[in-house]
Amino acid sequence: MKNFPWEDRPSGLQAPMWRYSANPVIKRDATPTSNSIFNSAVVPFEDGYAGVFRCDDQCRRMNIHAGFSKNGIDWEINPEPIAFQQDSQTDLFHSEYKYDPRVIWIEDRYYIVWCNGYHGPTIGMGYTFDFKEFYQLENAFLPYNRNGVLFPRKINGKYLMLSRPSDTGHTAFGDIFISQSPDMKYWGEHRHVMSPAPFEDSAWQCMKIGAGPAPIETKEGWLLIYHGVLRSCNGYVYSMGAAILDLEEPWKVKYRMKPYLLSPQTAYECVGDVPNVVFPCACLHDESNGRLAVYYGCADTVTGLAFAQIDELIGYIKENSL
Ligand code: BMA
Repeated sequence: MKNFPWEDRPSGLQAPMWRYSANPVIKRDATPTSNSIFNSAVVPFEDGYAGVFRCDDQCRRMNIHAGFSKNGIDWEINPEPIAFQQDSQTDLFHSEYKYDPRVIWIEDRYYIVWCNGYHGPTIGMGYTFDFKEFYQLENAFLPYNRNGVLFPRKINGKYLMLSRPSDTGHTAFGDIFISQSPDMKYWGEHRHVMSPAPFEDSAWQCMKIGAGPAPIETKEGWLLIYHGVLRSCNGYVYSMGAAILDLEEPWKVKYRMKPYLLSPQTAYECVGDVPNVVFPCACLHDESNGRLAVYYGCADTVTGLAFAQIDELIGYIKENSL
């Protein structure tokens, strides 16, 4: 991958993940009308990178915008939100808001999955070939649901999506489920994947959890980076963790981190519109050297970048599993 965003681990640091020293990579005012740009997705595209960015505007409307970068660090984000065209099979345009996008290349196109306002939050879907024209598909599920994340390929002939059934508000519960589809339209054969962890063992993920970036295929299984939430006396705290799911039956969890991978600790993660949030939505993987670059929302305000080496991370998950 050309111009992969990267910075070596700071000397003396033991942790399996480290932050980019010039975080945040995307500031809250990176478009003329944005209030905040966070929980956003990035993929390799042409000779650089493209992304779909959650931009809340100065009316505090939530929408998603396309953006482009040569190096994954300096971004040009379109000032206008994505205007989806109707897919020929779809008569659904209704969308009160869009947020928390994930983007993944599958077969011949980039799929975009987001939290779509359709009489409450549910999983919206669309696709693009070029990040210029975008097509909207049917919503995957009934409300209420969030954190829809596709796998990068079919498994046993089916497309797979993780999601997190929710409520209309600031959901105080949440398990990760998986659903299967022959055609990206009809989703079923739902399986439970993970529940929040017991408070006594792993409190950072004891209230609710949700999938983050698209799972990455490894010899050990699917590497899933996810968020977990603790309810403190002062509100919710969102941290990042990781698990390894079975390759053939990804509803089976092989390993799952007991300690967090990253928790809100820097000023830009602890202070913002919603304090104490790290929320991963994308991960670039350079297979030639095992580098991972994770894009994550910080305090619902800006976008940060953190790095890991995939083999070290997998070793850490196995050694520190619940
Ligand atoms: C969740 C979602 C995320 C947000 C998080 C913290 O419910 O709304 O978009 O980052 O809360 O506010």
